Amino acid sequence: MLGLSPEEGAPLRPHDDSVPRPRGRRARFTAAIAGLSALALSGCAGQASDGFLPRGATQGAERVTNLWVGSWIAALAVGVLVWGLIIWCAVAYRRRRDDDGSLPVQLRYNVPVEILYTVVPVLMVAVFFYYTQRDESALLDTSKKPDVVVNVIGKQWSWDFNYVNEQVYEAGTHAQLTGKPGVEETLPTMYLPVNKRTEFVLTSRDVIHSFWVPAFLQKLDMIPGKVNRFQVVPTETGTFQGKCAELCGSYHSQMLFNVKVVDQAQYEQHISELKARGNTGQLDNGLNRSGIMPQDADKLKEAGIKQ
Ligand SMILES: [Cu+2]
Repeated sequence: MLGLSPEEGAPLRPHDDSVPRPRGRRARFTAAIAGLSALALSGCAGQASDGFLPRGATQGAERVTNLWVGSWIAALAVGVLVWGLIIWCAVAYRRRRDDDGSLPVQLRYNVPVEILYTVVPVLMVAVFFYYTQRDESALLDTSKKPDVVVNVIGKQWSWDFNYVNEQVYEAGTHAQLTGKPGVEETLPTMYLPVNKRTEFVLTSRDVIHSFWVPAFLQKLDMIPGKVNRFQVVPTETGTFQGKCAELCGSYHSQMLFNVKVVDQAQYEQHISELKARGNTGQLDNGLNRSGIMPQDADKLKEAGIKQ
């Protein structure tokens, strides 16, 4: 099959197909596997089509879901092939009752097989790389002009939000997990208008944090001294959970926030409420423990953010 010469790859032992096998057992086994698979797949058909991800609430979410599901399909196809070959080898070449105990033909190498298992994985990695790179650059593209710019500042262990165009801010304090209901209402809450392009400009006051809204299917690190950006267009109204996704110290698990995606009128009303509370201007990035790196300072200036 792979051009094995007799010295390189003589069959280890001949098959003995003259002994008929009991068919009933095999049929029962096949039926059991089919039954179990049907049971496993029918219970989760809806979620399985999303690769068990939360349903995405932004324009880019579909891209993430497709990449994720496609990668799993490719990985499972390879897995099924490899598991199949392993099981086939173990079954077809198992020790039999009439074996005389002598070793099969010993092989040192097999060039065609070695080339195959070097080239195929390299090709597989190249395909994964191509799709990942294509989607990553689309998701991190910030060339379009945003309608809303929010400078999100991560700090041990909460969040500050500067609404840059509106010149208002909200300062958060870390969640007090009391074990009683109602904690979510006490969390800092970022408001975003639905179907409008929002740019997040991420900075950190102290250590590395990661800005994560699971329903957006995207997260990005907040690195001291660096400015990271990405844009989303939320397509669904509602309240979504946000959290820090980078272990950042004792109360990392309490570094929580809410995102409320609302219509334009509610968004403007929230901005007026912040103004009425006296939260005007911006919380200063100059208070960060390490200053913004010179090569990233332009990104803040461009977005009109205080540093
Ligand atoms: Cu954190």
